[in-house]
Amino acid sequence: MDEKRLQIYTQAGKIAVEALHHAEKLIRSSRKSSYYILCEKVEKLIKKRGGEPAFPCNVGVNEVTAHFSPFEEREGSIPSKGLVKVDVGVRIGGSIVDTASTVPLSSEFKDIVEANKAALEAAISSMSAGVKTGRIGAVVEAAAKARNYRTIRNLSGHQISEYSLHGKKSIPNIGRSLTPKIRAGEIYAVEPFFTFSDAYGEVVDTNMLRIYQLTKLKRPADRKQIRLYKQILKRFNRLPFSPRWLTDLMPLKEVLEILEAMRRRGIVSAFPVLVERSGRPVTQFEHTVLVREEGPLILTK
Ligand SMILES: [Co+2]
Repeated sequence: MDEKRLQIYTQAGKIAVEALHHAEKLIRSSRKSSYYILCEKVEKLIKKRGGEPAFPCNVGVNEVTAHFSPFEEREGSIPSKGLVKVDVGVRIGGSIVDTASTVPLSSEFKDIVEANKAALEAAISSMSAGVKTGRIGAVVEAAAKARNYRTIRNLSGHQISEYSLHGKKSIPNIGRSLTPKIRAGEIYAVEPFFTFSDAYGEVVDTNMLRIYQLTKLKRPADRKQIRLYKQILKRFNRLPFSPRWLTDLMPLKEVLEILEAMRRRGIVSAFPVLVERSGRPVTQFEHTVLVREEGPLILTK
């Protein structure tokens, strides 16, 4: 990676760290405040610092593991107890970083949070050029087992490339064989998810859709679709977006109707909200890492 590109990633990383810390502070201090306000504030800070959200701010409480981002105020608020995960993405142009953390709102969750955080650090330390991605998964899995927790086996970290949040290679959260090698110059979002040992250790889809993405460059069906399609492509390229980011154009209800029609046509896809199969709480910590010849460089530290 050339010096200029690295500078951009470093800058995006700085913004992401500030946004994540801001979110953690808000979660601790403004219980009962809505998820909507939390996400709006986090995304606003990203823009103020010169970045763009690379995907909608995700909030996951307890068993809600990924892909929930509120549309509006009435969709719930920060609880007084439990686990609150927040996942933020920042991009400058097509350079993307992705980072997440979990705030324990009751003392019973302190240990799992600490264990998950330590597992992320262990995973990153073992990342270097030539190491197989499955080896990183084994490190994460062993770290969970050592403290009597388990990982979410069907979620993984992912390679990041320009304008692409989910690249070709992934970093599993369990040991796997026959996985590709990490190469110098590659960027990865490493994100172990932990749950309790009595949990299933797997996420399942719900029918809730909160995050969308343009998938095919295919001609929309009518004028309304064309208008929205053009705006999506211009504003978010093919990166994930929230329908609430389009409500300056038309009411949310209309945005959702058109998106649903475009989804049926295969123009956009949606990420269902994921929950732990047995309903047990889940934690998550995530960093974006550039793997250099000399070792890993955390971009979101
Ligand atoms: Co993330």
